[in-house]
Amino acid sequence: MHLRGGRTGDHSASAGGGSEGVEPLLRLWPGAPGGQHSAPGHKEGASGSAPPGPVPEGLIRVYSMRFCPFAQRTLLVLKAKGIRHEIININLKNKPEWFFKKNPFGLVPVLENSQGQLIYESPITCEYLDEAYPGKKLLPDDPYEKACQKMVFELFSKVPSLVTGFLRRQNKEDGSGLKEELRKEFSKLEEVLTNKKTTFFGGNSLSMIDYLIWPWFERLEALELNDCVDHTPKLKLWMAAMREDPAVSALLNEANTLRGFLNLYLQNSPEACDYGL
Ligand SMILES: N[C@@H](CCC(=O)N[C@@H](CS)C(=O)NCC(=O)O)C(=O)O
Repeated sequence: MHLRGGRTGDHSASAGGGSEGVEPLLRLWPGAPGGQHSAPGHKEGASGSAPPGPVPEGLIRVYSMRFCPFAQRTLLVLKAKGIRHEIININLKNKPEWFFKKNPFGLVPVLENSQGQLIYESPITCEYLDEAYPGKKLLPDDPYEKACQKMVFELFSKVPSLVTGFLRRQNKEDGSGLKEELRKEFSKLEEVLTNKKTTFFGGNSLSMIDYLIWPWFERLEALELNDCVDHTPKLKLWMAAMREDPAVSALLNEANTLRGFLNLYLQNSPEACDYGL
């Protein structure tokens, strides 16, 4: 969590009026200024497409990619807090030139509000949403509890690159070393749950840290890495409890869908981000 240096300042500002249970407007980006609301068959924003117009008042926009675990963090927080938002999906294998004006790194997720303010880096987007919008607070106010969430985030920090390393193995090269490293990282998280004696990483109810790390656990099945949690029973129970959460279940990607996307993505196919559309 780049909750590093995170402010504990007041939460009075509402950047756009959250409202519980409002469905997102899904704006895929076929190139038309002003965008287009969800419709099957629309492909994602790609090179050559026109830049999107301003974000309508009362909404926040997220530049995303349907299968990105980092963007999933932001979407989970938007969903959990019931924040009205629209989504513009970016074709990451063929990025539109204007996207670099939204984030100089050219990575999703990025948030844009109706004042034209841009926020990138997934943990920063999540913390911003939690502070700027009313509704359920996902980060604790207590400085020690907040520090604990940041420490768990650091304990988790090697997992994304290990999962990517496993994914990118050349031609089924032996992945047992990477799996062993992953098990070691999972043991550290198991120890947290054992010491805390709680179901979730922030206590007995789900909070920010759970959402921040969940997307990689969702992907274990698709990557045939589920056996890496065999020796961490509390982590396994946590995974089962996570699936019961309304935001998590609403944004769940099926293993087969993830596999279909990953097959194309690893071949650098420009069609990868459109998988299933
Ligand atoms: N540190 C960034 C990582 C985001 C990231 O790597 N997103 C990937 C998609 S999953 C991306 O945009 N990739 C595009 C690229 O590498 O060019 C964050 O936490 O937001």
